[in-house]
Amino acid sequence: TKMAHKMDWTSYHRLDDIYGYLRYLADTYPNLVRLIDIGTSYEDRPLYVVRISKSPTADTQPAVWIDGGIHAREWISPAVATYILHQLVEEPTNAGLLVNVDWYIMPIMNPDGYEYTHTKNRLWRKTRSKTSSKKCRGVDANRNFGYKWGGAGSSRDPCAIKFRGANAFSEPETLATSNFITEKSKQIKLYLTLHSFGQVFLLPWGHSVAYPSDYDEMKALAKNAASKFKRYKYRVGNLAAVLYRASGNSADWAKSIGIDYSYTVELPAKDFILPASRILPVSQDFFPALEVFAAKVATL
Ligand code: ING
Ligand code: ZN
Repeated sequence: TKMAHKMDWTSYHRLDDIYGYLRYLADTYPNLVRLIDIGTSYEDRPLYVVRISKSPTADTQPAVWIDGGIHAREWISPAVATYILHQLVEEPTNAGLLVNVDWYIMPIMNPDGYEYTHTKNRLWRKTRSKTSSKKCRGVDANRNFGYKWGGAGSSRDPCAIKFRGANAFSEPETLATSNFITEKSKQIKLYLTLHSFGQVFLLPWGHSVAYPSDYDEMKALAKNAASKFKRYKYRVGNLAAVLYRASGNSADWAKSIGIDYSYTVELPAKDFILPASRILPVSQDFFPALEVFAAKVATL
C-alpha cells in the first residue's frame, strides 16, 4: 500500500501529522532519508532526527544541523523546519544543496510541550516534566543545556518561565539531543536552532555579552545568509547584546563543543501566535539562506 501523509504548510499541524510526514519521507525516499529515533520525551513520545544524505557512506560528509520546537508555543519553528525537509527531499531543483553535505533535521525537540499548546495552553513554552514544586511543571529547554548552565538569564524557580531545571540536561529531550549531536560533532559544522519571534540572527555568546574569537567569521556568514532574504529583513548580532543574556541555551552549548558556526534564528512574527497564512511566506523567504550555509559547510 502507498504511504500517505497529512502534512502541508497552509495550516499548523499536530504532532501525529508531523511524525507521519517524517515516516512518509523515510519510507518514500529510502536512499536519501533516514528517520533516527534518538530517545523518548518525558511523556514517552519519540524524539526524531531526520538525516538526509546522498552519500553512500553516510556520516562522513560535513553536515548541517537544524532543530525546531525547543519552545512549545513557537509554532512557526517546526513549520519552517518541516518546510525545509520538504524542500530538501521532495524538490529536485534543490538537489545542489545535498552535494557534499549531509543534513540532520529535528523538527520538534519538545513534543510534549508542543502537544500541550494544542490541547491545554497555547502559550506554554517549557517541557512538561515534574519539578520540585507540586504546582509547576516544565523546564525551559533553552536554559537546560550544559554550557555555563545556571548563570544569568535563567531561573532556579520551577514556576518561572525560564526555569533552568534541577541540573544541566535534566530533561530527556535536551539530553538525547545533546548526546546525538556530540556523537556527530566531528561531522556537524553548523548548528541552527529556530525560534520565534524577532526577525534576527543571533550569535554566541548568550550567557554573557562576550564574543567567541571567531565571531567575525560567524557574523560574515550570517550576514551573507541574511542577504538572501527578500521579504523580511533580519538583524544580525550577539545573543546577549541584541536580546538578553540566557545561560544554558543550545547555541552556546553547540559552539562550546566545537561546532564552528552556531546560530539562533528568531523568525519573523509579531507574536507567538502567527496566522497559518504566514507559514509559506516566512518559510519561502528563509529557505535560500540554506544555500549560503550549504556552500560554506561543503568546504569544511
Ligand atoms: N528566544 C530565545 C530564548 O531562549 C535567546 C532567545 C536564545 C536569547 C539564546 C539568548 C540566548 O529566550 C525565544 N524566542 O525563545
Ligand atoms: Zn524560543
